[in-house]
Amino acid sequence: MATHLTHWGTFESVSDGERLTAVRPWRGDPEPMPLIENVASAQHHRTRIAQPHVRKGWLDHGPGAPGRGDDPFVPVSWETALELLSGELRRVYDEHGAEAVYGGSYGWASAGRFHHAQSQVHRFLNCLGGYVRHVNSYSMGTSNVLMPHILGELHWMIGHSTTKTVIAEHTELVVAFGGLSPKNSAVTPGGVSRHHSRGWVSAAHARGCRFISVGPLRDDITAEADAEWLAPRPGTDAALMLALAQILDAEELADKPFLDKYTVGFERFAEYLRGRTDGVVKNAQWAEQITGIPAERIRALAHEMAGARTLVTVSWSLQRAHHGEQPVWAGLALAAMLGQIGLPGGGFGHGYGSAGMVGEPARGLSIPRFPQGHNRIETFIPVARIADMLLEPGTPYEYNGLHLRYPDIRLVYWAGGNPFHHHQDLARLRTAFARPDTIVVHDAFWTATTRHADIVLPATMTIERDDFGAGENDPLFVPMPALTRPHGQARDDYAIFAELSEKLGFAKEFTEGRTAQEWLRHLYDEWRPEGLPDFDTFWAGEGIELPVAAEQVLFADFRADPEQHPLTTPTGRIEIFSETIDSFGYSDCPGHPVWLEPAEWLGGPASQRFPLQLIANQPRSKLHSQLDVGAHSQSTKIAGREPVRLHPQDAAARGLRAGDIVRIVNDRGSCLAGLILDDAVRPGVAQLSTGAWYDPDPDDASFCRHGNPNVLTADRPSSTLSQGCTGQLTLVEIQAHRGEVPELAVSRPPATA
Ligand SMILES: Nc1nc2c(c(=O)[nH]1)N[C@H]1C(S)=C(S)[C@@H](COP(=O)(O)OP(=O)(O)OC[C@H]3O[C@@H](n4cnc5c(=O)[nH]c(N)nc54)[C@H](O)[C@@H]3O)O[C@H]1N2
Ligand SMILES: Nc1nc2c(c(=O)[nH]1)N[C@H]1C(S)=C(S)[C@@H](COP(=O)(O)OP(=O)(O)OC[C@H]3O[C@@H](n4cnc5c(=O)[nH]c(N)nc54)[C@H](O)[C@@H]3O)O[C@H]1N2
Ligand SMILES: [Mo]
Repeated sequence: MATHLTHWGTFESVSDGERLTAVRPWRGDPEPMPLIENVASAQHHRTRIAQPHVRKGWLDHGPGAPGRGDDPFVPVSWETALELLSGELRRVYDEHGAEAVYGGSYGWASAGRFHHAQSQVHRFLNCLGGYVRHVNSYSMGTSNVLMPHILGELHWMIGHSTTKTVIAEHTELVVAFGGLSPKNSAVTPGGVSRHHSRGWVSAAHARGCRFISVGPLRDDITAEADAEWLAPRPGTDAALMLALAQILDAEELADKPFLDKYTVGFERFAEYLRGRTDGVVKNAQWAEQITGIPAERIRALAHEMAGARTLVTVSWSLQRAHHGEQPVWAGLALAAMLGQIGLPGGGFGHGYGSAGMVGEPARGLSIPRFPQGHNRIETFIPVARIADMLLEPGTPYEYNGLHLRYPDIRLVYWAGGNPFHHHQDLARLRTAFARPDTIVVHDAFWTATTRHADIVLPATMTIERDDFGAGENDPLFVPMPALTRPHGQARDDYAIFAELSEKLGFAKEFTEGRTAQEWLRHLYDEWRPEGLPDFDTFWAGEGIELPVAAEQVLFADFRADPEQHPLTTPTGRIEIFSETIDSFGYSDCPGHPVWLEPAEWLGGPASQRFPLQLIANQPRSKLHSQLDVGAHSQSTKIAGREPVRLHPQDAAARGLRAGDIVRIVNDRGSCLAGLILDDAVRPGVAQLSTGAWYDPDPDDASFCRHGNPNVLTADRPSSTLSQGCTGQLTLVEIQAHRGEVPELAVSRPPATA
């Protein structure tokens, strides 16, 4: 039995050298998750890439040849592929310079610190002369930018959130905007040893803590919470929060001493709540019109919140939407008015339920990392602006107070990510991907992104290589020796870059003369804090437990002494009004939280034609698109299509039945899906998770035969401030699919020539 780490859990397994013959959850995991079943079943699937491939049109006609995404591929030897690639890299850097290379390479890749694909590709491109990078993430692209202005650095805050143990002990009321999803907290970047999705909720509930889950799906919170379910129109949480704040203000329930001592700008915000700035009082009746939640319930809720030790928590999904700043900022303002920030079990949280590490005690030690080197190029894009960049070189745009211009990209290099999973409006992305001269992708599988590349290099999976790793705020640091041989001719990203750097003449700089195994030893030795075992002992063992804090209360220090422990915001306090944001003058994100209508919501004009709000949330059965061909993910499909959930009433109104293959449509595209009827879905809402591999119809790239919601979502930024991804919410209509159900192409390898 060997222990192995994935982003979605730790497992123990037996291998015959070729494949894993038995996999079971790590014995220390109190709440094991079935996602680990995807690994072994996907390893030798026919969509594994067995050898390097070059797109035929590119091979025959050179860089820039049309046909990307349509052409067959030519299988080639490693020698040929790396010769062609090193020649092309040299050409692009010589002719166009490093600013013509996009190496942002966004994506989760795999657990395991040394072989972390983004670190590998960034180090390699830095040795070559640099690259255009990205900032922020698809996860939290809006909060990444907003938080430093109003509360402090996001990653620090997430990592130091009040621990779940403290909430279990002290909180009386949890109001969870976006729920506390047990499926999401199954995952932690870098890996999870012990899942804690349900235990703390049960403990809090047993002590008498009440949970209210605000969101479109009843099962966004674990059953153990026995929660009250409030289902406002999606995208209207900010209006609900503003009304709660208005009631606290009007009825003098707000904690004035707290606001005076720890916040700035409350009065400006209060003037807006009172209707002094726009003539509209943000009261409960006003919010009822927008959210659909009865005014009576809103009024009562404000009193319940003011009368208890209350945690206001906002899931990450709420900011992955048009004007996504507003529910986060309004949630913070509401928590500040309750005056419990810095108290055990009270205050504000962001993402309890969004990922496993939120509310886990902070780990004192970081783990060793592969150094990425220095990027000489300063040009960057906010990550979700990829299609804009490729389509509009030279065009000016605004971001977080900066005036920027998109670079002219000739070569795109991706390792460890899947833009045809993560980006919105995939037909538009496909047009954008037709622009560069050359696209290079390393992946283990024939994902939609590898199918839109020119040079495709097969990477190993974690079970096929030596590594080590630990998740964020996870104490277990594990050696991950290879469990099997690599599939086909797959190579580690490191080995690929090492050989390329040899051909390009900077092998010494990239490898420093070390093999992968030598790097592991070197990084470990350099890092090893006193008292921890030497490398050989670590490597032969089953993991070491790193020290973590006992418990923590977010901003307890700040509360105790705001002068000694100021926040990292410009004023050192919570900014309910931000002079900085206000000074940018963006009408789509003014200086304090406001209600702004999203472009696509159930109360807006677009809902006349497309009356269902599609929730494109994270999948239960996998991580993003990873291992979609694996057994657990496949077990959830309907006739091979991704399942869409709809309220029985909405299905009946359309003459649809459970198990039907349906077509989800809007002006940007359409996709097939298999219908599930479920009254856990709010009427007016449909839920289709992300993750099904994009399978475009050969005659219409905007029609996905498999069920990828990103053919429907808008490539629209959250706001000028943050330019974040807004994939979570989209308006659609659902129809019966007429005629034969087309076969899937994406579950087979692409055509070869
Ligand atoms: N509509 C909509 N879209 C969304 C979201 C949403 O809520 N709604 N959520 C967004 C969010 S939060 C995120 S984080 C993104 C996720 O988007 P991604 O992180 O891009 O998605 P993954 O499927 O994890 O892609 C990782 C890819 O890396 C490959 N890989 C794994 N290990 C290795 C390795 O060692 N080497 C190499 N070369 N490749 C490897 C995998 O096979 C996979 O193809 O999606 C975003 N997209
Ligand atoms: N199993 C699994 N877990 C994952 C991931 C995965 O792919 N699979 N991905 C991981 C990653 S990268 C990330 S960033 C996190 C993301 O964590 P989140 O962003 O929190 O996760 P989502 O599943 O996208 O959304 C959570 C819920 O928000 C609700 N919601 C959507 N819109 C609204 C709204 O307007 N108002 C309210 N109140 N609720 C709304 C939806 O019902 C949805 O189920 O998840 C992580 N965990
Ligand atoms: Mo994410």
